[in-house]
Amino acid sequence: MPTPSMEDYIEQIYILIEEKGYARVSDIAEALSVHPSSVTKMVQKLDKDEYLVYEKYRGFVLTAKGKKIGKRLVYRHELLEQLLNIIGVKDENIYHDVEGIEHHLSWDSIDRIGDLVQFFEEDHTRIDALKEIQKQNESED
Ligand SMILES: [Mn+2]
Repeated sequence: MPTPSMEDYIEQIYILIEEKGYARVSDIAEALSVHPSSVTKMVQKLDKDEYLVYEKYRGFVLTAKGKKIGKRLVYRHELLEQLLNIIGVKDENIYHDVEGIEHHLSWDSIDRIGDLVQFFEEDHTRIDALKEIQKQNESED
């Protein structure tokens, strides 16, 4: 299992490859706000653990294993953003909060959150009912 830090790298590399077709050390460093030397170090570890390989001219390429986990990590991030959005968390807090919690939930919890998001999405009166409760709670503060 990748560590939280490895997960951040795999997630960002997956996104960069999806968007640009390749991931360079400088792009990864910028996306994660870290020093390029940290990227080089981590990429060596990810290579050793078979999440990616370095290919001359193409840069880093995710292996099948790296792609599979990368896809799940991106799904997890997006799902948690969706959840926080549905429950009324302010936009400015969403990204940072998701970055803080995403590595600390089991896939069991992620799947149950998937059910919950579906529960709200299938019937928006459920979101309205939640907003009603929030309104009541705010007026009690
Ligand atoms: Mn993330």
